[in-house]
Amino acid sequence: MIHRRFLAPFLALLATAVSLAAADRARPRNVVIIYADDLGYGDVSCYGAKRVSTPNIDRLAKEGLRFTSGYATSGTCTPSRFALMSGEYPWRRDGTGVLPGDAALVVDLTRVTLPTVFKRAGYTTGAVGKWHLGLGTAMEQIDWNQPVGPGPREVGFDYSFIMAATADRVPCVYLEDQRVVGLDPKDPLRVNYKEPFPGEPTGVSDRAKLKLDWSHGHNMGVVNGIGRIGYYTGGKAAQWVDEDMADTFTRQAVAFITREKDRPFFLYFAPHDIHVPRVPNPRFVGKTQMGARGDAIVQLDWEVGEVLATLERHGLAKDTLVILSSDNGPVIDDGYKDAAVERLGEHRPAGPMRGGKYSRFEGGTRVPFIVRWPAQVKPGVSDALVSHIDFVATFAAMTGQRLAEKDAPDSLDHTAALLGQSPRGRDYVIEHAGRLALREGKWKYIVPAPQGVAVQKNTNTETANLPSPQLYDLTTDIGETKNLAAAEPARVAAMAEKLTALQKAGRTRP
Ligand code: NG6
Ligand code: CA
Repeated sequence: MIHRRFLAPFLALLATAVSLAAADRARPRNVVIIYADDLGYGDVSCYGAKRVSTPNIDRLAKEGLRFTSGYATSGTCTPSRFALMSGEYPWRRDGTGVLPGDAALVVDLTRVTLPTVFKRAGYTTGAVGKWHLGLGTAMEQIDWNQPVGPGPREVGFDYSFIMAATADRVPCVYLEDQRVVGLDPKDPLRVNYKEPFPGEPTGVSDRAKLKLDWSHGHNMGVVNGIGRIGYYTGGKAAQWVDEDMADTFTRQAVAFITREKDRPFFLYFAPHDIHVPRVPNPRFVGKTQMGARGDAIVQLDWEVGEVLATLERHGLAKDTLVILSSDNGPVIDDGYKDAAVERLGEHRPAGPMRGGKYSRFEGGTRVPFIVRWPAQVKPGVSDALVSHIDFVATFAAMTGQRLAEKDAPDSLDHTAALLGQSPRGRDYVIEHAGRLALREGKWKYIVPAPQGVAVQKNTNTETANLPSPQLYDLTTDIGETKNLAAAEPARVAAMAEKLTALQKAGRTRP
C-alpha cells in the first residue's frame, strides 16, 4: 500500500516511465540513410526496372515501406543535400547550387542540422561518401595539406570519410576526419578551378590518352586517365582509384557500423554511384547490357547489400531504421562517353515520368524512397507525399526534441507517414530546378521560365522550362504530357499564388 504522501510523486514517476516507454518505442536504435547519387525512380527493379536487377534494394523494399511519391527537394545534388541536412529549402539561400570542389561550407552552423539532431539524442554520427556541401570558410582558400574545416564535424558528424564534392571534380582524394588520406607532405596538393597548372595534362591536351573520353565539360585536370572539372597538381600518392571507390566507401560504412554497434548511431552513407564518371569495379563490368550506367546500378546495389548484411551480422537489423533514396533524378549523358545513351535500350531511368536530373518535371525530384524498420514499420507501399526536407523535424520529433523557431524552417514532422502509420503525408511538395514547381495532391503546377530552354542540349534533359504556365493532373497523366493550364486558369492562379506566398513567408514550418 502506498502512503498518500507518496502517491502523487509515485504517479508522476509512473507517468514518466510510461511516456519514456512510449518514446522508446517510437525511437529507432540506429538510423542509416543511404543517399544514392542521380539514381532515377525507374533505375531499380522494385520500381519497375527490367534491364537491371537490384536484389538488395528490392529486399529492403520488400521488408519495408516503398514510397511512390517520395521527393528530393531539387534536381541536383548540392541543393538537395543542403535541404536534407538543414530542413531549409535551398532556393531560399544564395550559393546552394552545384558547388565546385574548393567551395566554402554552405551549411549554416548557427542552426540545427540533421546530424546534430541525432547527436543531441545521444547517437554517434558518421558521414561516409559524397559530401558536396563545401568545406572551410569563404574568407580563405582551402589548404588541402592541413586539416580542412569547418566541415562534417562542425555540421555535426563525429566521424567522416568523404570526398569533397563529386568524383568528376577535383581534388580526387578522400578526407578522413577532414584530413586528406595518404598525402605525402613532400608532394603538396593544390587545386585551382580557373587556371591549369603548368606541365600538368588536361583533358584537351591529353584527350587521345584518356581512359574515358568526355562528351561535354570534364576536360580540365586529368586523374586516373579521366578528365575532371577543375585543375590540380601534387598529392599524387593520395589520389583515389575510381574503380575502387565503391569498395572504399562501403568498407568505411561497414567499419563505422561495426565500431559503433554497441551504442546508438546515425550513419549518413552517400555512395558515389551512379553519378559520373561511371567507372565501376571490374567485377561489376558487363553485369548488365546497359554499359557503365547499368553496371554502376549493380555496384550500388552491392553497396546497399553490404550495409544490410553488416546490420544483420551485428543483430541490429530489426531496430535500425534504414532509408534509401537519391539526391535527384536520372541523367544518361552527364559528360562522359560511357555508352549510357547507346546502350539504354528500353530502360526508362525515370520510370513512367518525364524529365530527370536538372528538370522540374517529376523525373527530376521524385526518386526511389524506401524506409525499413522491422520493429515498427509494416512492409508495404505508400502513396503518401514525403520529402527529404522533413528529415530534420521528423527525427527531432522521433527522438523527443523540440526545434527552436530559427531551426529547420521548412521541415515538418511527418513521422506517421514515414513509418506507414498514416497514408497521408504532406499536402504539397515544392520541386526545384532553377525555378520552382508545386505539387498539391494530384495537381502539378510549373512556374513559367520565360528565358529557359525546354531541352538542355548536352544532357538531352527536358527541363520543363517553358515560357507559359503548365498544369498537369498526375493521376491521369503522370508523364506530364497534357498541359491543362489554359483549361484551368483559376487553379493555375491559385497554385501560383500559394507558391509565391510560401516563398515570401521565408519559412513553411508553423
Ligand atoms: C554539372 C556537370 C555534371 C555533374 C553536375 C553535378 C559538366 C558539363 N556537367 O555541371 O557532370 O557533375 O554538374 O551533379 O560539368 S550533381 O549530382 O552533383 O548535382
Ligand atoms: Ca546528384
